Amino acid sequence: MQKQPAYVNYFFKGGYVDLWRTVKSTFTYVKYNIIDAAHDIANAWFYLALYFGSAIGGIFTFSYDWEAIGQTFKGLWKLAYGIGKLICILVLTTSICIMFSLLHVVVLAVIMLIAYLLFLIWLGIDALYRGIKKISSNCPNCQEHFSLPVYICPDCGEEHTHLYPSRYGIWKRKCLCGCKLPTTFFNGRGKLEARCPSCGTDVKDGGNHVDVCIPVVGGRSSGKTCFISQAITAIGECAPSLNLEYEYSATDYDDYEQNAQGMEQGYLPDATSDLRLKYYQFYLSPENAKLKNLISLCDVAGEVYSNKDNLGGQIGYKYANAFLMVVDPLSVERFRREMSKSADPVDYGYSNDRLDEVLSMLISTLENMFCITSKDMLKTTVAVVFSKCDAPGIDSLIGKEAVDKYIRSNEVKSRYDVQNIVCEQFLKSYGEANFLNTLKSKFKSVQFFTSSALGHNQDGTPFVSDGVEDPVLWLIDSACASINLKDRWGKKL
Ligand SMILES: Nc1nc2c(ncn2[C@@H]2O[C@H](COP(=O)(O)OP(=O)(O)O)[C@@H](O)[C@H]2O)c(=O)[nH]1
Ligand SMILES: [Mg+2]
Ligand SMILES: [Zn+2]
Ligand SMILES: [Zn+2]
Repeated sequence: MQKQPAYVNYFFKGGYVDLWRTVKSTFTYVKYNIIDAAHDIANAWFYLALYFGSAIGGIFTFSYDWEAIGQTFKGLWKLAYGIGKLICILVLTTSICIMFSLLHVVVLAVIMLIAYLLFLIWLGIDALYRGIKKISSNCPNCQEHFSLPVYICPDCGEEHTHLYPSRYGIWKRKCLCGCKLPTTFFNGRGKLEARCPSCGTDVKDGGNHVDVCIPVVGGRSSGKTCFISQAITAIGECAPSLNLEYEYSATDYDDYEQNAQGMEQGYLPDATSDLRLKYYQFYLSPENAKLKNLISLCDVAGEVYSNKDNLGGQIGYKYANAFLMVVDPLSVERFRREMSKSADPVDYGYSNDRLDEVLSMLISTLENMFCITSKDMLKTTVAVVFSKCDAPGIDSLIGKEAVDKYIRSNEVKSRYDVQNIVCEQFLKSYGEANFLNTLKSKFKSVQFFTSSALGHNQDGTPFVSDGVEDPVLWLIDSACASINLKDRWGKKL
């Protein structure tokens, strides 16, 4: 972990420093005592050297030098005292010091062990909670994906990375300014201001949410922008009936409100010129849920699917939980020719991009991003949504009419299975078998849908969407553990 602007926790540094200081000061004390005893011995030796000769000489010559004899005894006493003291220090004091130092080490070791155990448990709980709940964030600016953002100290504004139980703090980390920052979502980490570790963009909810990223893929003018805007509005309207709480959460340069208002009055949104993924984010969670789901629908100009470098630069695809592919039925050439007998395809702003080309470009980009070979399957769910289904002739081929007709003459489990059957039949019989085969062989699970974001061509009257919320809800249901819409689909996902 890189150095943090915080104090290292007592159990990871201070405790050892204290231990070292105590042991050091104890043994320094012993050292001075030994020096003291040695000094006493030397002093006694000096006395003896000075008086021992005269005392002994006096005894032998019978001219007793009482002072020398007295001093000699004093010297001998001092020598005995010094040696005794030295022995006491060497044996008793040192062993008592060693004993108390060992006791200190043992007590500290036990306390440290408990602290480390709590630290590991707390660290594990935090990591497990984030892992099981799939808590992570996608940056709407640089498209990076991260499990924990960078947190900002509320007092001094310093940036704290890796704010989880660590050597800087188990429950809390003490910033160098003295402010204590919580290290898990359980004790308030999510309330801190948070930023993207890569570009510094603000992160919502302090990163405490389940981020579901769904890129919307499709050729130029296939209807992506209209679909996204209408789908979000429709989800907002139907959320209460599904016992879900919905809230739109705008990002910088967000044009959802503007697009939605315009479409309500019959105006088309401006064509997307951005060659980078544009994140439209909203919350969709069970009522009163503590942990919210932040859904990102990502739009991008269709031109990006004709340029491999541009597409490869959109790293957001790598972190997609699912894909939503918008297919303009009018881009199916055989159908367009057939339809042109009753209406002008130009009025539907039809897409000129071939379905299989857009798909292969996306697949080869994803294979590169995930470093998998073309033989492997992408472990993602994809919803394939036919747009502009208000165009004449579509309903009887793949729409409600076609599904109802099939159900009347066949025994089936669910409308969604039938939807797949009729759409697959349509693609095969209108010359798009190649697209269908690639789709089915490359993605783990594919579900077809039909929709109309506008309900009719632009004529000044408000647009009325149909079937736009289902594909998005289907993908959200498959990606969010907390959302269960199985009743709506009538079959197991
Ligand atoms: N009739 C009809 N036309 C649509 C519908 N959705 C999109 N269009 C037309 O398709 C054009 C391109 O749509 P847009 O959402 O901008 O496509 P994008 O380039 O994929 O984002 C629009 O200008 C509309 O004319 C729809 O549901 N019905
Ligand atoms: Mg667009
Ligand atoms: Zn601080
Ligand atoms: Zn970023």
